[in-house]
Amino acid sequence: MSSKILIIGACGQIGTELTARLREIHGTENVIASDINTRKLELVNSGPFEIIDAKNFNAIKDCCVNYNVDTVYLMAALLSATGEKYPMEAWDLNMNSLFHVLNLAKTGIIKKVYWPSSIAVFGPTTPRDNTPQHTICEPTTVYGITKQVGERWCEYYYNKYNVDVRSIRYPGIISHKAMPGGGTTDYAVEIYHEAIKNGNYECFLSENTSLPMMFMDDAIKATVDLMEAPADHLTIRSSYNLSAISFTPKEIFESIKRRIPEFEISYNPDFRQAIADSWPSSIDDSVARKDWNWQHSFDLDAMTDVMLNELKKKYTHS
Ligand code: AKB
Repeated sequence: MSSKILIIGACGQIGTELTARLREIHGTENVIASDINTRKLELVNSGPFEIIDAKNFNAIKDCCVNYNVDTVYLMAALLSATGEKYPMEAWDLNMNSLFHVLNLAKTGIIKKVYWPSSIAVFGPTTPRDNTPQHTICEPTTVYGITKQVGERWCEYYYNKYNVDVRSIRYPGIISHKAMPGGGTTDYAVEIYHEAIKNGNYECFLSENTSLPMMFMDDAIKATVDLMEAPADHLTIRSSYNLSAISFTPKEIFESIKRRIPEFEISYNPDFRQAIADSWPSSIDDSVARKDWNWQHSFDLDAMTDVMLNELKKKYTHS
């Protein structure tokens, strides 16, 4: 029998592409997309869709029971920059939604959980280069605190109640289908859109701020691979370090400029600079590579080629 999957926060940047990929693998009818509203009509009209507020335990439970869901991907969250503006809302959404899903798994209503963590669990006292899997985590953002605490709870539910929960510490994710919302790494998506639309970009981080990043196709592959990995291969039940590329605003600008010579950039760092400065510049993901054979495919220039081609098509047709 095919697995029945619920994606909470399906209209977000990662949720949109994860829903499409999981529907390819498991069949459209077996993947229920949900979000707090119907803002993404393509998703609403392309398969089962439910309006679910991730903070509402009963709404999640009813959906799982009605559809016989066995696996939940909890993608709803307030990210680092928005979390600094609305700290209590970030705490409320990011923590309560996780407890709801972990508790559904604890009682056996669902069998498996995916929950994304982030490089935001790290902080200024963490080794910045090649950050190890196990290291100092003293995050300075509310978002980072929710992710760090969430990781502890995931591991606790695994150890104490045998909940099959799996997680990845995503770096900044770059994609052309849905925009990210409220993150510190969002500049690396905005820059491609502005290059195509306006030929210039004002970056909210300084030119030499190096951060770990990844193209969406790699992030989706990692998520699917981790969820398909045999349980006894997994040695991490908090969250896996995951890495692909690291670059600075100047380096992504140069990659674009090699393809669009008239493209210009200026730098005007805002409050997100302090967040970026507290995060690692590169990540050691050797445990993920060993446990479930993680490998990335896209480097910066390969990603730039796809981003510019896809966005050119998008803006020409809109
Ligand atoms: C953010 O910038 O807040 C996110 C993240 C790295 O988790 N993209």
